[in-house]
Amino acid sequence: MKAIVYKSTGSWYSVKDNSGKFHNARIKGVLKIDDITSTNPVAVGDEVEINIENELENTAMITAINDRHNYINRQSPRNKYQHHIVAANLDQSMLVATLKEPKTSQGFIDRFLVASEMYHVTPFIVFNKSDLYRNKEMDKFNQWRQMYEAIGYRVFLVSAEKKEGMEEVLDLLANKTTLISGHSGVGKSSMLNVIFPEMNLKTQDVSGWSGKGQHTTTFAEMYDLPFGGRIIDTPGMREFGLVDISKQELSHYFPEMRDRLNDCQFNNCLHYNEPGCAIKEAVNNEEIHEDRYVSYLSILDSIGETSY
Ligand SMILES: Nc1nc2c(ncn2[C@@H]2O[C@H](COP(=O)(O)OP(=O)(O)O)[C@@H](O)[C@H]2O)c(=O)[nH]1
Ligand SMILES: [Mg+2]
Ligand SMILES: [Zn+2]
Repeated sequence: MKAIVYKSTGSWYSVKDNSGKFHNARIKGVLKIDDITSTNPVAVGDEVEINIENELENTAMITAINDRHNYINRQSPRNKYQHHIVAANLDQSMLVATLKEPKTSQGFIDRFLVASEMYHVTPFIVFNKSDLYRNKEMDKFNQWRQMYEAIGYRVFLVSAEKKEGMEEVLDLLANKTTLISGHSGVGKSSMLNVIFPEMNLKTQDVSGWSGKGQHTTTFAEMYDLPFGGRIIDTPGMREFGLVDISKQELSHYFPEMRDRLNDCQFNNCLHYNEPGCAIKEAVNNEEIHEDRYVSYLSILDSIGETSY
């Protein structure tokens, strides 16, 4: 029987079958999937085959995993050679950001966008807490909206608290599987509470990020949207890790750079200061936003040589 994984706690998985019934499932034996070393072979969003084990106790065995059309992973906190698959089969990713209390940095947003591009997941950005924004924050919002929309990303302004601006976001979520991401305190739980008023999620993040540089062992969880579609919440994950990215491929994940890469004089150009660099020229001509280029250089510098 086919089922979809909604929650993983490490050894047990909550899966929903085609008829809408949930089962507690375990993995039978060793399942070989992809050719990556992963600490968790089955992830939220995976489509699996199950055999019912015990009808009364609602238990089942996962006997196979269907091919993923994409997945996001992060490095295991314990072993850098092992990956943890956070979620699979996503349509899009929603970054919740704020310009006040707390302020999300452009560097953080750009890393999220790069990771989404890398995982083949369409990202969009929702700025929350609009009720707190004064002129200064509105100016910043308009600048960023312009910058991101110019390169094809959708940007929204909402207040989860005042329930303002949410309609467009809800439209975008309908009938898609969306990963929700963003710093602690930006209002992810508050937004989910607007989307699912009956769910009553804890706000303030008591269960999520502890704030002191430690990953909690909170796992991703998927929820069905009342109007069709699904949301994946990852309470313990601060940001997408840029695992497996090389300096050479980074510019491919900047849409405004991607189309110009063939115009650089050297095909291994990293767009630092090489002669005949089409990216550098586009920055000078203001065809590429300088702040995005600064983000590019900063991510470039953070990529270790070993990841080649
Ligand atoms: N002023 C204002 N506060 C908000 C808004 N959304 C959330 N908050 C507050 O921000 C804090 C963190 O929200 P929470 O949903 O727990 O954030 P999370 O950590 O991303 O899940 C809480 O005190 C919320 O009440 C908003 O739109 N406006
Ligand atoms: Mg929360
Ligand atoms: Zn170049």
